[in-house]
This record gives sequence, structure tokens and C-alpha cells, in this order.
Amino acid sequence: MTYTVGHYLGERLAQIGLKDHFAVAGDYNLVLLDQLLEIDGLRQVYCCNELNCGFSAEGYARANGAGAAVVTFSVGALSALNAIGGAYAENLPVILISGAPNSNDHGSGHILHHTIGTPDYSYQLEIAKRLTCAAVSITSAEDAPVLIDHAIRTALREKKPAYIEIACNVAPMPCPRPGPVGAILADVPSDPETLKLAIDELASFITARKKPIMLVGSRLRAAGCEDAAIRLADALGCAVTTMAAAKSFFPEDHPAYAGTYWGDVSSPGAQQIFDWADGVLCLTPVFNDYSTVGWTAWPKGDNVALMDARHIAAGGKAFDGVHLRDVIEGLIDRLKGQPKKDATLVEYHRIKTPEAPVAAAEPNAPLVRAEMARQIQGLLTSDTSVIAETGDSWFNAIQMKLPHGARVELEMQWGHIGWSVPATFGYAVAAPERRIIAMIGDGSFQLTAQEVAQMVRLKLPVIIFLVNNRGYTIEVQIHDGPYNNIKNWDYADLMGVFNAEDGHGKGFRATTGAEMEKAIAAAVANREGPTLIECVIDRDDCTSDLISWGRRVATANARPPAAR
Ligand SMILES: Cc1ncc(C[n+]2csc(CCOP(=O)(O)OP(=O)(O)O)c2C)c(N)n1
Ligand SMILES: [Mg+2]
Repeated sequence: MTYTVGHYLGERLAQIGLKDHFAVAGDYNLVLLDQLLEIDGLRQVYCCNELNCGFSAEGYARANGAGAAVVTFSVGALSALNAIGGAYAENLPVILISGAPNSNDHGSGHILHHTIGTPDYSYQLEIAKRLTCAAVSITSAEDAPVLIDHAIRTALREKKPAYIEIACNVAPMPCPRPGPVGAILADVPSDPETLKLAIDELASFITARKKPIMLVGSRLRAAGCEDAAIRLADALGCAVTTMAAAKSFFPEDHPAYAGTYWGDVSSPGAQQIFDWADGVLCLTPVFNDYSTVGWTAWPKGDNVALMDARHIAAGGKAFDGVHLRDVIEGLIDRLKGQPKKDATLVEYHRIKTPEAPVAAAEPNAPLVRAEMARQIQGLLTSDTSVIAETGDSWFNAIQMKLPHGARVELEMQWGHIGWSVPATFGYAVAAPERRIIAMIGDGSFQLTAQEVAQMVRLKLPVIIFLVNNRGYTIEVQIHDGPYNNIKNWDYADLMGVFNAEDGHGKGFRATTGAEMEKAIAAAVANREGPTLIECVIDRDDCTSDLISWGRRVATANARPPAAR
């Protein structure tokens, strides 16, 4: 068998730990898909459309560390690029692979189908350059190994998406086999001198403070520092808060865990303890309008030390080119033998009032949000992953109490409604051993609903809680109008459509607590496919956090233009 460019790409994907890649076929990528099918241990998983294909690879990367989507030129890739923007925003190395025009057509003046009707096909590469950390176009087999390696290596280093387009006639061309994967995985080490200075500065920042606190942000997983953060917390002894988008990135059963810090919508006690602290160690935070609650909760100034994946800023100094893991290890070493800085944790335990368990609602009363959340909470185990969509599902998920090992996936930086259906699909493909729960609003579901059919196809026992509140409730809280009302669907009945002649998905509609309980029992028993539980609640029945947060974000949006 001739070894080809397509084989090289596929083997590199397998080498970096991919067992699956997501695809939608089109004439520019068909031959490439044939080549990829020939790689041992690399399954091809199909999606209904390219936006979903990109988000499926993004969800897969959340569970597996990296993902790949293969699409056709322009009509496919331009849809997938939205999800690639999401992967950039969410720090996930997703490799977008696009079939491309025959190499002889480049520069020939030919007008090709699926293009914008001009003979210049470079626009897709140009767009991809803005949305990825590396974007390459392969029009000859000779250049393929170096270009493929560059794109994949950069994505893994930067934890950002990369783009590879391959001319359709080049995919089956002969190509050498790839060398060891070490060449792709090797990283640039921290600069030892800068590292020492950064650790010195952070150590004096901590020594000078009586009441430090840690704030864990959403880039912690991409920085590869989830375990290191636990060891740092142990060494410091102070309270640890997580940002909303970093839910589950620090174990909630850890003795130092003090809840979600999110300004006015923090979990009980977290804001008080945060404001009381005299020094904040911010690990990999993203401070945007949402995470700062409309710029009202933005930790800044002399009492804030920023610890990013490759960059430290503390005491008015900045240090670049160091790995956070090395910084944390060095800092832990420095803290050895020093008394614990536990003032914020002690104070947190003083002010924290034990939360009473939520009482079950009367079984036949109309279903309300609080009862829905209570029942979902009851499903969480140490092997559960909750994928929560933009909308009140965010707030419901953030309020959950997580047992050790439970994970929550949020897409709070990109915030594309509908992301969660394909992302859940991708996540479930990567982690079939976990209990996977999706929480999604009706408005969001309408964007990407068809990907449930792929969960049926692969018999993935995902449980989907679809909140039917008849509209865009989150937007009602930010700014209401007729555009926030949506056409109702028979969501539960959709499962029959997706099952067709051979599927085993189940759909239920719950209008009371008792109906929801019954549906959950059936969902847990269904191991042959997804179960969608349509939870019918009132249009205005949302968390109070959504209302408070929505008001702040609306105020930030409504700031008048500054005078010139
Ligand atoms: C692709 C995209 N289009 C539009 C929006 C704006 N948007 C944000 S939330 C939202 C409504 C979500 O409604 P639903 O899923 O029903 O959740 P609920 O607020 O009702 O809980 C919309 C339209 C968006 N975030 N993404
Ligand atoms: Mg809704």
C-alpha cells in the first residue's frame, strides 16, 4: 500500500491521542476521508452539518485534550469556522481540516463550485488565520509533513485551534511516514532565570500579606495545572474560590474550597471573603464583561497577582516565557516550612451558613425550576459530566454541588447558543464511560437539535434536560422584546423522528416533579441511546442570580458612547 499525505495526517492525529475524528463529506475531502479511514485506531464519526462537526470536535477536545474535524471547502469550512472561533475562545486544540481545490486550479483563473465565484481561493485560509494559532495550505506532497507538523504542534502548545487545508488531488499522493510523536509534543522549557525572578516576586507578594485568597480561572485546564493548583492550595492553606467559567476546575470537596466568586452573584460567603482578602492570587483568569458581572467585580491593583499559563504579573513586575506549572512547583517549594496563610479559610467557615437541603416539591404540582434543579443535582456522581448551555442552564449548573470527580463544561467566553448539543455528542464519543448530562434551553436547542440523531446512531446514553420555558429567558432578563419569544416545538416527540427505524432514544415531557422523576428513572435505565427530558416550566421561572447578573450586564451594554 502506498503511504500518502492523508495517511500522514491521520497517523499524526492518532499519535497525539485521537481515537476519533468528526467529519462531513464533500467532494473536496472524499479522497482524504478514504485515506483517514485506513488509519488503525482512528474512527470516523459523522455529523449532520459542519457547525456541529466543529463543536463536536470541540466537545471531544474537552474530554480528550484535542480533537479534529474534517470538512469540505467553503460551504462546509465557513460553517465550521464559527466553532473554531469557539475553540480559540475556550482554549481547546481543535484541528480543522478542509478539503481544497485541485492544486492545478490554484492560480489558473478557473472558477470552481463551492467558492464565491472568483478564481482566488485564498479567502478561506485568510479567515482561518484570524481564528487559529496556525493555518496552512497543502498543495504539494513534499511540503505536507512539515506543514502538518507545524499546525498540530502549535495547536498543542498554544491550546488553540489550527487549520490545515489539503488540495483534493494531493491527499492520495505518496508521502514519507511520520517520525516519533515526541517531535510534536516537545515543549519550549521555562527560562530558568525568569522563572526564579517570578517565583521570588510571588513569594514576597504572599509573605507581605496576612489574608491571601486564591481565585481559579477558566484557563487552568489548558495550562495543565489543575493538580498543581490543588498542591498550591495545600501549601498556602488559604481559601480557594473559582470563577464561574472555571466550575469544577478545582475540587469542590477540597477543605479549602470556598465557592464561586462572581461579584454580586457569588455563592454564599464567597464574595464577602473575597472582598475581605488583602491579596488575590488569580490563576489563569479571564476577566470579561460576563465574568466581572458587567465590570462590577474586576480584581485589579496592587493586591492582585496574575498567574497565567506563560505569564506572571505581580508587585508591578511582569514575567514572560515561564510555564505556570514550573512557577507553582517553585512557589510550593518556597512555602515549605512556613506557617499556613489560612485567615480567609478560617473566616469563610465563620461566616458560612450551612445550606439546608432543598425540600422536594409536591409531586403533582406544576414543575418549577428549583425542583428541576434539585432532581438533576440528585443524579450527579463522581463520574458525571454536566454540559451546560448558555442561558439559565449556566446558572443552574453553577449552583450545583459537585461530588469529587464530577465535571462541568461551559462555553462562557464564546457563548454560542446550541453549542451544547454537538459538544455533548463529541464529549460522549470521547468519554463513553462517564454519565453525561446536558442542560439546555429550548431556544438554544433549536439551533443544533439534529445532532441528537448522531447520539442515537452511536447509541450514546446521554441524558438531555431540555428546559421548555417558551423563549430566550436570559435575554428577557437583559433586554426584553418580541424577539425573545420562540415557536414552540414538541421536543420530546422529536426522539421518534431521530430514532426512525432503528434508534433507541427516548423522549419524555415532564410537567410535574413526579413526571420528571419517572423520566429520570427511565433515562438512567436506557443504555442504548440518548434520553431527552423536556422540562416544562414557566417563562419567568429562572434563578435569581440570572436576574441580578442580567441587570448588571444590561447596564454595561447600555453605557452611552463616551464624549469625544
Ligand atoms: C449563535 C447565537 N445567537 C444568538 C445568541 C444570543 N443569545 C444568548 S442567550 C439566548 C437565548 C437562550 O435561550 P434558551 O436557550 O431558551 O435559554 P433560557 O435563557 O431560556 O434559559 C440568545 C438568543 C447567542 N448567544 N448565540
Ligand atoms: Mg428558554
